[in-house]
Amino acid sequence: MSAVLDQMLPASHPLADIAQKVQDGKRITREDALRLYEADDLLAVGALAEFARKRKAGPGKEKYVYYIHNMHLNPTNFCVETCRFCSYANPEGKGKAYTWSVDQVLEEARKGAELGINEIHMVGGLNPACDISYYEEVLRAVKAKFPNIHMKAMTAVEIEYMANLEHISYEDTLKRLVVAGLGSMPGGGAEIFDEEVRRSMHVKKTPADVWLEIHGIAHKLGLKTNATMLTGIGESRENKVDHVLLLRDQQDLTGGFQCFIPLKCYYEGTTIADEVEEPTPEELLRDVAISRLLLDNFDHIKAYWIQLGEKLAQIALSFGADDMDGTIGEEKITHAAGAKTPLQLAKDKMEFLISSAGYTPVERDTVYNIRRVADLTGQAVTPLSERVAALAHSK
Ligand code: V47
Ligand code: SF4
Repeated sequence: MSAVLDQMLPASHPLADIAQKVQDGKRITREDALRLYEADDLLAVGALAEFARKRKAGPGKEKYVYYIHNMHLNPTNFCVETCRFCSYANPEGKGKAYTWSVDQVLEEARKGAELGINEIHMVGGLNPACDISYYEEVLRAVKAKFPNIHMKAMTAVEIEYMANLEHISYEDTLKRLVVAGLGSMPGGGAEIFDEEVRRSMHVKKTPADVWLEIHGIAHKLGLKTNATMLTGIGESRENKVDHVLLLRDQQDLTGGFQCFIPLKCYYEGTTIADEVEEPTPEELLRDVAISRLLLDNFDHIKAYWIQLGEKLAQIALSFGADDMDGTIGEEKITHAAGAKTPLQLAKDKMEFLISSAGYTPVERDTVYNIRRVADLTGQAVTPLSERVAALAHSK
């Protein structure tokens, strides 16, 4: 039994049965997850997720929080789709559409290489000018110049689009990109799998079964991938739980997801703000915590600081998240929709955010090999969750 859980969730607590399951390492159900969403005691939900995170981390790594020194690179913002939550793509002349040449992509990559990054997260709009040959050329050129930079690139949405343009299978599309230098796939484009929400947001691309199929194929080819969920687009809590459960099922089948990233929609430049409910900070913490508890077969949950903001991302570390994503460079998708977070965090700022929240910063590569564990001798801070448990105990 965990002492912290005993203090926060005694036998009389309404969530005690779920706490018992979590402590016994049993799977929680859809109904359990919905109860966690409805529970008054948010801190107890956080404590359960923190317990699950620590157990997953393993001995000696309980306080590890990962980050990567990376950059985002978006070669084109032209997109044939018109998802209503997206301010980034420019189908109808919102702002300026652009498409970079291979040399322009290389020039951006060079700026990142000079900063010492070890990953490029590359995604773009669905642009007929950027077909598979274009991306093969981009990947080959970047890998030839900067062989040590890992290319995490192409969402399932882009794979579907390229495969259809070329009239080839998803598998052949992925194989060609891997030969050209693709190292892994990011988790974008999943949005919310529920069909009704997708219809209301005019999401015509990549329905759930196709998104999951493409990730499954990638896993079978040996690629690691991530998974996301976009909230604040009119979804219900049931929709969120069902989305995460589909990811859990896929992971049981193919096992290649590394990380889940709950995303929050920003509305600037869109017309949806009056139609949807903006998630509260509390709801965003529940998304982090409940995904950690449902996804017992995922190793990592990200607190995406670009969207949560630095402070909420720090708190999310006590709600089951164990990764702060990256230093990032020029992120465009969320900033196009109004995010006010800085475009880049230096490595020492990232490490300060993690250590001042009570955790140990660990610089990783894309596939979670450890590059460096920060030395915090003399700077230990008690994590928020332990401070809350101590307060509960002293009452
Ligand atoms: O797929 C679109 C979302 C995603 C908006 O795999 C928006 O490590 C907020 O997938 N406001 C791209 N979000 C980001 C993404 C991601 C981020 C960090 C790490 C990883 C990873 C993946 O952004 C899109 C879409 O779901 N998005 N519009 C908006 N207005
Ligand atoms: Fe295009 Fe992706 Fe934006 Fe949809 S979310 S409009 S597919 S760039």
